Amino acid sequence: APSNEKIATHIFKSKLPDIPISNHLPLHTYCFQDRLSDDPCLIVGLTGKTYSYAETHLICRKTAAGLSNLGIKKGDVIMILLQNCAEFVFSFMGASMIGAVTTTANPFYTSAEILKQFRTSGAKLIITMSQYVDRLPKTDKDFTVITIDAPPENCLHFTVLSEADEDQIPEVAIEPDDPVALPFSSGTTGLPKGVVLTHKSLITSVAQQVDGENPNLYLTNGDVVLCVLPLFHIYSLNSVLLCSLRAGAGVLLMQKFEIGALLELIQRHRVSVAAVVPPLVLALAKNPMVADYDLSSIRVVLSGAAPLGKELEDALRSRVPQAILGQGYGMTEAGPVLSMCLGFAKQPFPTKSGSCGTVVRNAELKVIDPEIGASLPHNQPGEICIRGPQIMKGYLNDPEATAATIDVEGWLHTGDIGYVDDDDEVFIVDRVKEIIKFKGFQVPPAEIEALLLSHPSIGDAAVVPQKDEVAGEVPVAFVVRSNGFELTEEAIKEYIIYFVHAIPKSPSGKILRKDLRAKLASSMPL
Ligand code: 4UV
Repeated sequence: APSNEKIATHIFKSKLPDIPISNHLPLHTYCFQDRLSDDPCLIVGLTGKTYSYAETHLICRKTAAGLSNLGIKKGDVIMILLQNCAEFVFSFMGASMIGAVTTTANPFYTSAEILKQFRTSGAKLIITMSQYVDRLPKTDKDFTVITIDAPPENCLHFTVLSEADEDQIPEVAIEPDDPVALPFSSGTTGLPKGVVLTHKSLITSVAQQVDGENPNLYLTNGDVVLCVLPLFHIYSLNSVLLCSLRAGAGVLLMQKFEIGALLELIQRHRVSVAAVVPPLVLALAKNPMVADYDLSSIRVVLSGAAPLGKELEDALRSRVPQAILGQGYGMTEAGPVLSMCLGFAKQPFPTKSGSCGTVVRNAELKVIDPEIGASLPHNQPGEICIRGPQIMKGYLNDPEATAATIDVEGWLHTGDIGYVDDDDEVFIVDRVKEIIKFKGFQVPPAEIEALLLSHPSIGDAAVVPQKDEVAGEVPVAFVVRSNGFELTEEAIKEYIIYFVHAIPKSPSGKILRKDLRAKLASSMPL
């Protein structure tokens, strides 16, 4: 073939037209617009306390001033280690208002995990609850700890932020490319890394969902959006909180998932939009308690973060027949939303079950042959890549990992295998990256492998996902015992382990996870 022959690039776009996006603004300005209304903004599930948009905006501004009083400046990082609560929102938006960056951490993290994220992110202040304080870093480094409940010794109470004088917010110039959020993700390989999301990327992602004459995800100020998924994960932070704020909807905050309380709150507050993950769909579809509650207010159920089986989707449909069920497909690094169900649009399109939606507007999606990199046409599975102003700026202080994920043409490589069908719907069929998704949460195999290897009786180890009805996937470890060591089950009981003679590896030493997954699938681990 002639070497100068132009190879066709197959690029997929939304069925919705591109729109102008106000991504020159700071995120908080874009989200709150000039809305200082009495409409409900935050509804605290546990207490029923409601903050209007005007109140929420004011407390965010006070928090901004309070952070500044404590020495937090533009570009500084604060860490939020909280379950869902109003203070989470005040802190995140308050930080944005002074150009500071929020890194969000899982309150279930161990002290080692918190320490690592704290160090890597360079956080100067932590906002948390008193019960987590003894898990915080014990370093010489100077940092402030604020608790939203009664503060233990050497900690400050949240009122130093929420009761500060909003007139003392410093004047800061915020550029679209300035970072605002720093969630952690292990991406396609290795350990968790800081994902730099800028004002521009988050605004673009929110706009791709809820802006325009025909928004992909139609939300209004009459909606009550369920916020039970943790805000420290980008799915909830972006598609629940930021999208709701932008659209003026009410956000019903739930600290944690508990089926009885959830059903009660849906009924009491007439929840209209529920963002969920497949294990929650399972509970809603199968738990007998559901029959005792009125769920007729729900008009949209958005499932994401892990594959949703058709059977489960059909089972849920019989419980909420009036609702539109569909999926979103996201990845922290992608800002996060790549595709979303067009059945959620103001003028909806017909969609198929099992699909992850259609690529969002103002973005390009392609599917490439993972071996040779050529883009593929409709219906051919390959690695999904996404390009647009919503994707991350890069990994924090890790140009190598960034270059391995975003190529020179600006395409972010997801490590997901999928195809786009004739109706432009995206279907995910496999994953080539290492990450394990336990209930939608990332579990990096490299982290468990490192933990196992630190055990003196373990010579080598490799961790791969195994399918699980409730969690979607659970990590399973293949372990080689060190010579002369006994290894008790108790010592490793948190993980399911298969003892093997050797971990299969490529000549370069890379773990051949595919081989291990194949062994598991054939249910013949040894
Ligand atoms: O980085 P992460 O933990 O990110 C997410 C984000 C999910 C979102 C975000 C906003 C939404 O509106 C929404 O609906 C979902 O999960 O993990 C990224 C990886 O999770 C898998 C896939 O392997 C990603 O690369 N994943 C995410 N969504 C789906 C999925 C899905 N719908 N189906 C199958 N796998």
